[in-house]
Amino acid sequence: VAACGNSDTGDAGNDGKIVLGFSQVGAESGWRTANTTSIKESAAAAGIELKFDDAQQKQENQIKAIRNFIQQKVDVIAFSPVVESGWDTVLKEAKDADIPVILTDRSVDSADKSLYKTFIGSDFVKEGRLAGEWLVEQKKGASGPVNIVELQGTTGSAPANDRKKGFAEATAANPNLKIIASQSGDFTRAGGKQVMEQFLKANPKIDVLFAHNDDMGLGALEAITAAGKVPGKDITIITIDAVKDGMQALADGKFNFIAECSPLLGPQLMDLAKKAHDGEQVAPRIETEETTFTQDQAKAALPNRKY
Ligand code: GZL
Repeated sequence: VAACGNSDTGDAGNDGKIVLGFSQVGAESGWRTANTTSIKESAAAAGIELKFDDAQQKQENQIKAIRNFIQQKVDVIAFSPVVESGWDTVLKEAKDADIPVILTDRSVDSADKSLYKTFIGSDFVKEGRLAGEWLVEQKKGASGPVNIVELQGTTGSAPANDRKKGFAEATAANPNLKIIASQSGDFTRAGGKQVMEQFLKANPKIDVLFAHNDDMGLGALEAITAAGKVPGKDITIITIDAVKDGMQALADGKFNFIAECSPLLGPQLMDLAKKAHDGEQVAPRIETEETTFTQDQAKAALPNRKY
């Protein structure tokens, strides 16, 4: 029987299905788990054959996975780059193999924008700015210094760099707001707890915690209560993501504000993969829709949260 399917499908494609190679950062947080679920479910729903690799938060594993996808002649490659830098070589290899690349969730700092078709993800600077603006509003009446500690995301990652930038720009509006300590907790609960323990030991007066994701904030809760302080009251806690566990902490009054970062990129990614495969033009930048939550808004939203 002659092979069926159109002639430009890569060797890896069977019965004409588009084959998408996806390199995922890892499984470090509730956000990542929800993002992986969205991608896997959307690929199945779209009839796209997904080759999925978990890089365990290591760039060298992502580069290896992308090279494997090139070897397998997949039709499209997509990935969430764990850090911003160091991608040009492997992206040029994909371009030379004529395989379109889509960036999801996080971007890269490559100067050559022709190395990828599009980047679909949040505006992390905006998320940091919204978090900072909320705090400025809350503390506008402060007469003395407001000491802030910051749990940064993975060192070198776009969300960590940009959230830090946005928050610092917004809080500069009030010189009373002082970031007295800032360190990476690598987006994990364990990292958040460990670094918050150090912050509490080194700084007798902490008024605010800004954590770049819910998971580090949830880890920090354990350290804060172990230090005999009441989270959400003694220490105001602001996080980013709005995954279910974070929204529950917000509704319970342990967190005070969350800027949402949607992990549900799967459906749009599959549409983009089909367009890229068919050689259709796609917008170079697609920004995800998201909002913010106060404690009351979290109570109202929780029953309908998908992740
Ligand atoms: C943001 C994403 C971040 C989340 C973290 O789009 O890259 O990585 O904020 C996740 O929870 O680990």
